[in-house]
Amino acid sequence: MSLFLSLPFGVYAQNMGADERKSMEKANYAGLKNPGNGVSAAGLNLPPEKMQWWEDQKFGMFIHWGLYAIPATGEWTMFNQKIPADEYAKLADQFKPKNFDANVWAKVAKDAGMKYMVMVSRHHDGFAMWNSAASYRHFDSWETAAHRDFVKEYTNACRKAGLKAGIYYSPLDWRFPGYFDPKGLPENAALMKKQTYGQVEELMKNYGKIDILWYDGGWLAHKGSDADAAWFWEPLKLNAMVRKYQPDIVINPRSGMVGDFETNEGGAAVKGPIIPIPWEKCLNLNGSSWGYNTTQNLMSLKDIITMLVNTVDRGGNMLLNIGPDPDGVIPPAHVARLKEVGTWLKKYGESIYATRPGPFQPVDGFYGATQKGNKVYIHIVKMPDGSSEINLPQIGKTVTSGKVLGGMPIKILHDQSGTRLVLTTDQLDPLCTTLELNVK
Ligand code: JFZ
Repeated sequence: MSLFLSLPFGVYAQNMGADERKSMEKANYAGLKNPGNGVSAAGLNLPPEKMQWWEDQKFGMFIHWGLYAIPATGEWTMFNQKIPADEYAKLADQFKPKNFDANVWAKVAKDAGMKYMVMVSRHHDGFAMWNSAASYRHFDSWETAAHRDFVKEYTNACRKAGLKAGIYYSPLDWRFPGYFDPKGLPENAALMKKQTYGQVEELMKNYGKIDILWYDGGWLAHKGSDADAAWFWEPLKLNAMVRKYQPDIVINPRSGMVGDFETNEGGAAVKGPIIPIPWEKCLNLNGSSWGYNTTQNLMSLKDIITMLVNTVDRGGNMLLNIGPDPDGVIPPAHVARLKEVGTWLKKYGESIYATRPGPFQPVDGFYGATQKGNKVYIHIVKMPDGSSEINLPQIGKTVTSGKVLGGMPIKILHDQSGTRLVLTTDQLDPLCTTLELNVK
């Protein structure tokens, strides 16, 4: 049985202007969280030509590391266990990572085939992982037991390893009662906002070129969307300041301002058509929590590769999170799994990096495609039982030859119904079969 596909072309909006992209962002693409939702102003988003490097990366490492690694029950421990701020702050006295080495993190990322990193600089608990004069009550990794500027060590290591440097920052801070009642406690909420503006300026001004700013937690009192809180945070003012220091930085959509890309968060499968605007899937290698957790629920290699190709075949990047332990060590099982991903990407990365989606729409659960120059790559995550053929939809080009990427040629048949790819069963890879077609 062959898998017959008569699907329209994928529309890839590589050179859409910012305005058209914003109108596209209003479309409700499966999985995107509030696409296009947020305030915007001319000049605060990057034009498509300044997003191309970001769209080329395809795969990055997210890192959640902070005081919450000590209790090892996830980054929401302070809130979930209702730990009073003064009690939680005592964790800082214990936080003296013996084995933290950002260069090791960078090597793990590179060995996994990752091209960028995004490290949490401050999560909702308020503890800043850098020397932060703007930190309320000096709750940071320089002024406490660790006496280290982890953001400096991390950004230096990224650059040394040739990785793009991203910073995650949570404007919200659970230590402020005004966060939970900004209208009832305006002075306290204003103190929190002052900390945010001061800390974002420190991060943008003091650590060299930062490539990505990944806000999280614009929402107020854990309610509504980030855009609903724009009246409070004034993200246009905040990001105008960001662009003063980092004019080309790529900003995510979680400050309440329309982002330079859209986000799809969590482990749900990526399905549906190509999304013709920059977007990123972020999820956890260990499903238990973003921060270090003794409960391990590691993604399988098959699930990681399936998520990656499903994302890239729809035009997205994948940001995969790890949570180092209290000493700054990435759990060995995580390192081993990421190395397996790197081995796959060493062989098939040409079908991933710097590609663009298409030229035809993916088929949920079976396969999708990417393209680059006169090549079309097909990622087959599953073939219908007993089938080893694929009927290609019209792609407006002629397939002149094809092979398993890094392997043997495949048979290409042209008939009145179109082009059929015929594989031998030994050419099928249960992990993911990757084909390379030459087209003209
Ligand atoms: C937030 C954080 O609360 C969480 O701890 C972690 O840092 C994660 C990356 O971001 O959690 C969210 C935020 C937004 C969505 C889901 C989880 N969302 O938009 O679906």
